[in-house]
Order: sequence, then C-alpha cells, then structure tokens
Amino acid sequence: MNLLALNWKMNKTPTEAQEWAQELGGGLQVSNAELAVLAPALNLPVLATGLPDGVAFGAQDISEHESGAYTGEISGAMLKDVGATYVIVGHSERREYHGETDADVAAKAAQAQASGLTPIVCVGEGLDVREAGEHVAHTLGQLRGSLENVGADVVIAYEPVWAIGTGKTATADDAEEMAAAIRGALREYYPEQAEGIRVLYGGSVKPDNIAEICGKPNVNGALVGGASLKVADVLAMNDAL
Ligand code: G2H
Repeated sequence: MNLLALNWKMNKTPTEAQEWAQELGGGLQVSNAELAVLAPALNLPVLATGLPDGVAFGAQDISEHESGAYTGEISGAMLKDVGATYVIVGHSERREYHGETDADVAAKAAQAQASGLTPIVCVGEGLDVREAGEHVAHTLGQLRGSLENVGADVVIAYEPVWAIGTGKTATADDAEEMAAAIRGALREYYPEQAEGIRVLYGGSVKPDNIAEICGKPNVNGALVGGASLKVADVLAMNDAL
C-alpha cells in the first residue's frame, strides 16, 4: 500500500488542526493509502485524539540527542509519548535554512529509530545539479551520507528541490528514474529489506498527478506539502490512488 505522507510544514494552529482532523473524519470512507500527517509538534496531541482510526501522525524534525540541555529541541521520546510513529528528517527546507548536513540527518534518523519512530529521510537535488545531469550521483551521495548507521526501518523521500512548492513537477518518469536508483542503493545497504522499504516522491504532488507518479514500480507513495492543507485535496488524492 502506498504511503500518503502529508507535510503541513509551518501551517495550522492546534485549533485549525483539530478542525482539519474532524473534517477528515467526516469525509474519509475508505483509505486507499496509509495516511500520515506530519505536523508542527504543538499539533501532535490534538491529532492523537482527533484523527480518524488508522490515520498515523508524526513530526517534521527531531533532536539528534536523547535528552538534556538542548534548548528548543524536541526529543524522540516526547514524540513517541504522544503517539507519533513517523518523523521527517533532512527535508530540503531544513537542509537549506538550518544548515543540516547529511551527518546531521543520519544522526537524527538513528535517534528516531532508537526512540521507536520511523524516519522519513529526504534527499534530492537542486536545479543546477539537475541541469548539469548529475542528479542521480548527487542524490545517491546524499542518501549514503544520510543513512550512515541507520537501520532498515526507514522511508526515503525523493524531493527534487526545484519542484518543491514551485508548481513544477518532475515527470512520473523522472520520479521513477530516481526511485529505481534509490532502490538499487537500498539493495546494497539493506539486502534483506530493500524491496519493502518505501520510496516516496515529493514536490508539487496534487490530486491530478498523484496516480501517475505513484503508479510507477519503484514509487511507493508521496510526500505532499501544499496539497495536504485542504481536506478536499487529501480526499481527492486518496480517491485517486
Ligand atoms: C516538498 C513537498 C512536501 P510541496 O517539500 O514536502 O511540498 O508538495 O508543496 O511541493
């Protein structure tokens, strides 16, 4: 089953999260994908009680440390305690605006796993790299660095940075080209589990393109930003799958 991972980014107050969860509960008849809401941490307790049964939730970042004097950080134990199951690590916006390196991402992913959470590890190239034709080598290099000492209970999200929030979408064939390359690397890192590891595509996914993208053999779902904010779009994406 595909994973439809909904990345709200820095949107929605707890009150709005509650309304969204209620509206989803009113509209969701059958889940055609595993749904997971990746929300700002303050919204997680609301989602824990408000989401319909079977809809998972998680955070958008995690501290690489277990606990202690790290002001402003949120630990894996805290996320686990409110019922989170997933956490995004290394989203391109964190890499770009917060200077997160592959080593930081790997440390966060390992800490997520140590806390009983499944990390959604994001990788992907910028426009200059794509135009130079180096996107596969670049993204696989990021993947290698971001999975150092990380176990197989992981989801990979390929997000070409040039297609994020810009309305430009990579074609389904672009997504499959990279997903297949990522699968190849996963076979090397996790020979036993590679076929079962979900590889998502992210970047301007919406109701009218999700089916084609997720129909590709190595793409096992989507990480959706903008189109995750309205319940109607989420229901339409679920219906399309
Ligand atoms: C990529 C994606 C979700 P959007 O960042 O992570 O966002 O769907 O708005 O391009």
